[in-house]
Amino acid sequence: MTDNFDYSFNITIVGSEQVEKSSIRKHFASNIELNTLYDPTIRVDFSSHIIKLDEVRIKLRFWDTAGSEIYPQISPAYYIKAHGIIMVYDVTDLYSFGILESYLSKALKLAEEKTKIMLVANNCDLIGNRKISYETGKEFADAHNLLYFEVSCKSHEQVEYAIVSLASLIVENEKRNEYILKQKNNSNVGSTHSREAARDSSKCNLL
Ligand SMILES: Nc1nc2c(ncn2[C@@H]2O[C@H](COP(=O)(O)OP(=O)(O)OP(=O)(O)O)[C@@H](O)[C@H]2O)c(=O)[nH]1
Ligand SMILES: [Mg+2]
Repeated sequence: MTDNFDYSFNITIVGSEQVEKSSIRKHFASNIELNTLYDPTIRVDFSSHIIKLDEVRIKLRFWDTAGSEIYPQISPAYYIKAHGIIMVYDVTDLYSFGILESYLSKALKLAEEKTKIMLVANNCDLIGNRKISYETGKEFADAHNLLYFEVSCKSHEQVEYAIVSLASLIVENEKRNEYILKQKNNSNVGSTHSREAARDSSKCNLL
């Protein structure tokens, strides 16, 4: 596949250790069977993937951060340069849910206002072990105006839908900003023209 694209977006994935951040990234890129061996991320893993939405080709550049606290905190650049941030928790792990506030406050402090943040609850296949209900997750997401999806890499549920939804929200936003910028430039050009026209007409009147 050629590397032609209309947009390129940085997507940063954060969340505590072993909440399946890397599984989500890998599953989305290749739709492979879940690798049950845990292979912890060391600092940051990267991969990119091109998707097509209504003839628009979008390159998603995933920055998949380590959840383990043994590594130094990730550089602020991963928040600052993100077009989208995926905050992941595990529905069977209360700690991973409790720590979301801290990831969110970093994201809100460092990321641009236009950056879209999505909350993803993973491990939904582990029904008997669930500790955080759909309603609790949704309440948190709604309170902070976040996109929200429950997924499972194991049963292949919703991973692709969640990421494509995030990408389409970012594209819509980019297109809106491009439109506003274009309108602004046009009105500036317009005002220059009218100033020139006014100068011209005053010249004519003087002659
Ligand atoms: N049951 C179940 N297990 C999963 C699912 N997704 C991932 N796992 C398992 O969870 C473990 C951890 O997954 P990772 O994706 O490496 O977790 P991580 O958040 O990237 O971990 P760090 O890089 O250490 O922060 C792996 O053993 C996966 O096989 C899922 O949807 N259901
Ligand atoms: Mg990882």
